[in-house]
Amino acid sequence: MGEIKRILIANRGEIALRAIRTIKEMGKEAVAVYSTADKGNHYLKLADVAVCIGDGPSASSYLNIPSIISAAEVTGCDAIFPGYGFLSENQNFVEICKHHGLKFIGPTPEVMVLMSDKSKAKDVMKAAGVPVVPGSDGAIKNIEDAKKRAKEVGYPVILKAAQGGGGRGMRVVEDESYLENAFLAAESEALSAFGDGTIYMEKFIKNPRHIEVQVVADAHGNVIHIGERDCSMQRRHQKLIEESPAVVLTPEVRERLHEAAVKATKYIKYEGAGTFEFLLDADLNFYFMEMNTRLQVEHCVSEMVSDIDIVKLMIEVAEGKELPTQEEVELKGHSIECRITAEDPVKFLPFPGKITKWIAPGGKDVRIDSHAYAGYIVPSIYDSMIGKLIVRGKDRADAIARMKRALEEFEVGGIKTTIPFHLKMMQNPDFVNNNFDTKYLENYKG
Ligand code: MV4
Repeated sequence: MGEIKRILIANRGEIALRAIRTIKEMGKEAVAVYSTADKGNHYLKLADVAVCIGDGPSASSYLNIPSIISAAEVTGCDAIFPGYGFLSENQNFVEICKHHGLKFIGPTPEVMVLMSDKSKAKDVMKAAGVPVVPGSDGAIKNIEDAKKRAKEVGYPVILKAAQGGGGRGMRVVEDESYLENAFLAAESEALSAFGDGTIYMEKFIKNPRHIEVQVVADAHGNVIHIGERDCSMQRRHQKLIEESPAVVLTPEVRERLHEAAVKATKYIKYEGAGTFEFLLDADLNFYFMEMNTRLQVEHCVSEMVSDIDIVKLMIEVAEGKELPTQEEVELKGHSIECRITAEDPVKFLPFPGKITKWIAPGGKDVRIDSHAYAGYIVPSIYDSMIGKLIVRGKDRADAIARMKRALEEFEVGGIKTTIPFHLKMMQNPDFVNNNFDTKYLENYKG
């Protein structure tokens, strides 16, 4: 621990640029890495140094641990900023960083592994006194056991892969006659997808909302939360719109939710920024679902309502500095984020190519986190997200009006983007009236 001077950003695109900005504002040096597919991208010029780490495919570059460690060593870095995706939740990478004297700006590998097993994470949260969905209490050992437990909690139930997350390897089971086949199918699917066939079971919550709490913990045992986010506007487990606060909550439920997340963070002796994901049912009961041990795409809405730079906090706690107190965290107004992807806005099919026109919105309380510009070629080999448009307003209605105005200003040519989808959504009565859940877009015809 101690002052960090030079940080290698083990990522690309908008989040690499996001990190460069904060690192520069802190008076530190940023080392960017890039694959041959990202060569020449403008944000690389904003870093103090940029190093090529391999070919386009992620396995050759952004997932290439020896190449990234070498880049950090030859450029004299003392820390690594992981961002999201790629190596951000790779325990092996965290350990290798440590062996090379590089501070990984994130949690310890132990807690990272603990939370990566969703079934074990649930057991730990239950022990911490955090509400969890009733279910198998650990892995399903045998089918008889599962049948007995499913009867107790009541059908429908959902089977989930312990190493899954993000919706992969899930099966909803309506009654006992389907349980055995669904279990065997889930098990073999999980085994081939994750190399681990461990399955656990939960009561199926109908039409839940996805609510998550942002926490940050320092090395001295202090923990703060930066409010919650509602990420219920999703499509095929991809979040499209996120907001903070979640206006569906009552002040009383909100307070208990925040308390649960802080208690959980302390219980697992977490360090760094993290997110607790909860399912919220129609009666406003919340249940722990999983923990993300990284910075998330949607962290910006929490920054907008708190005026806190979460990346700065992450770097400071990695340096051993103490967090501000919870009382110093003042949440004000309402923030909305629209993820802008290079996709057809109706069919959501990728639409990579050259951006020929980029007229970005501006004005009061409008933020754009994007590495794109006119002339930029969106590669087809990476995630299709080309940026995020984030606004703040005094309340939700004010934020929606501002987002609509900003989206109307936003002109992107040469490729298709999801801007038209978002513009429609800002005028959709169900969105405007906050009348939707995680299933909403399954039946949405545009
Ligand atoms: C559930 C659920 C209903 N009941 N668990 C989807 C992602 C994975 N991490 C967990 N997911 C779900 N778990 C119980 N007990 C419904 C979902 C779910 C979902 C959750 C959050 C956001 C979007 C979703 C879309 C479909 C299903």
